Amino acid sequence: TDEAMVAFRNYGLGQFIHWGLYAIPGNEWEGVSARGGAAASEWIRSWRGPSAPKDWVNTYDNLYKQFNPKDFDAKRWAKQAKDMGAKYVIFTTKHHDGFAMWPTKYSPYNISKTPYKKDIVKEVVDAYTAVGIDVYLYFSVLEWNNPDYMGKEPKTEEEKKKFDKFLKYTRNQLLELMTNYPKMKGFWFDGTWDQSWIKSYDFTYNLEKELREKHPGLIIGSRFRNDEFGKRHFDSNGQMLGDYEQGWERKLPGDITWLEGRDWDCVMTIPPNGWGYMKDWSGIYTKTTDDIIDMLTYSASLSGNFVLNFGPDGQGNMHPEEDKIAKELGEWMKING
Ligand code: FUL
Repeated sequence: TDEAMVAFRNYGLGQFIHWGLYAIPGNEWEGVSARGGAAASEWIRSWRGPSAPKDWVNTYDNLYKQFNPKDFDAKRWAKQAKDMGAKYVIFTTKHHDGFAMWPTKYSPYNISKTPYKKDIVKEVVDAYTAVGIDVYLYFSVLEWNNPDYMGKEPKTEEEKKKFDKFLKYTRNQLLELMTNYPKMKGFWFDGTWDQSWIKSYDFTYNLEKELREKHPGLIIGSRFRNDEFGKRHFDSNGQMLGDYEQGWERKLPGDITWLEGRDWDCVMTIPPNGWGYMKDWSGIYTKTTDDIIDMLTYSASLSGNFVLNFGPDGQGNMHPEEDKIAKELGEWMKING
């Protein structure tokens, strides 16, 4: 709705949180970095790394048995985000590994099976909403560990049946998230780049309509429906799909002037393209608070939101450098925000 979009346009600064099983290895295994330095550590299941055992995927898929973040306190995170000046948060409910941070009825691979047991998505939604920060749910369609998932367009009857099952499962999970967490404001979609999803145009079109009907004011990012026509996020008439253009790791400042007058957000990491927790920040260039302020003001000058990513560790603590930046940015925001 217009009202919801007015709120979106006024956010300015947001917080992204990538948290899941990948926080346990933290970009390394047995002390050896998975990709020599900076890396998107939330991809470690697929990247392995030199020290990964032979049955790495199986090892990774069993990490949930260790997930017990004793320091996790959603209220502490929410207070930090509030003090930093963030107006919305995007939280990873399920990343590409398929592990659900809420007790979904539709897959056993979820938080209720961990020693922690409690519903993390609920804790995040409640704590952030309580301090007046809008909550958006990050949701990866792509699931590496789901046998029904398909990277390519399903062709045979058998493939079609399988993928159809997967689409129904995706719909169920999205409806479940909106039902369980009615205070949520929107979805930030990911993993919609495979041909299987792109070619499911009728399905995504109808599902988008259904989600909007069931959750008035719901805001959906442009990566929900990838279009058939080559140009991502736009339909054949050049109309943007979704409510806003959803980007990541835009090179800022760079030529993004075409975004002016559109609704958009830019999500940004502190280490180079590292979203999940990374134990070792040495030897790589990590953005400074000044770098971040430059990017934030540049985004604002083109009427976009800037979203800073945090990757908490396996116990629920932010990286010390993230704590420092959040504090410094908050001081700047108090005067200039
Ligand atoms: C990308 C993902 O593959 C990354 O892991 C991360 O979540 C980023 C925000 O989006 O598409």
